[in-house]
Amino acid sequence: MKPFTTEINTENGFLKNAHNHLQRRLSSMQGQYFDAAAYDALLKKEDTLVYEVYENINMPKVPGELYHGSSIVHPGKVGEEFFMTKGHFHQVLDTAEVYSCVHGHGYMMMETPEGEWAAEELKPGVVLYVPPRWAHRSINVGTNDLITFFVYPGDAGHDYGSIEVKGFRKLLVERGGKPAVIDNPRWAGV
Ligand code: S6P
Ligand code: ZN
Repeated sequence: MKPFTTEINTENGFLKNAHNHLQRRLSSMQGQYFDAAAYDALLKKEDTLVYEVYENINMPKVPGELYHGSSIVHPGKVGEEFFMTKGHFHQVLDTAEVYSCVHGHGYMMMETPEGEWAAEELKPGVVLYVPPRWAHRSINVGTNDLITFFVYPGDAGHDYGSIEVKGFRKLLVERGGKPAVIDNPRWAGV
């Protein structure tokens, strides 16, 4: 493989020459938002585009490679809960990831299988280190697109399993006009 460049548009997150473009609409996030009635009502109106990812992942799936790309979470809410990515653990749990925020305002919700959790604020200039073992989900709490640039090892993979079933332990919702962390009522054992 030869060195190559891509170019990120910091206003809209478009990654020129990216190898892959993924789009996730509301319909692909069934069961992910805690207010099921609000989700159904919104989906009935329109199958809104919630987030997009441009990625360079055409390298071998080996630890020495670095997959990278841009993630764009559009602004919006389902009930009180902000638009967000599905979120995942890495399949190879002991792999980290770096996120750099280039536009917008959001949070990264994170948790470990052992029950620790953390929510870090994302705004332009912030560089976030997601250590090995921490599941991560980007959440847009602003009125513009939340755009981040990410880099992770080529062998990491995605594990959506437990999160698709019960979500994260904590949710980020709007309370009194401000983002607030609350317990996820769907989380087993709560
Ligand atoms: C991959 C990295 C991102 C996410 C993307 C979408 O390790 O964290 O590329 O895949 O932000 O999120 P999700 O949870 O739908 O994969
Ligand atoms: Zn990841």
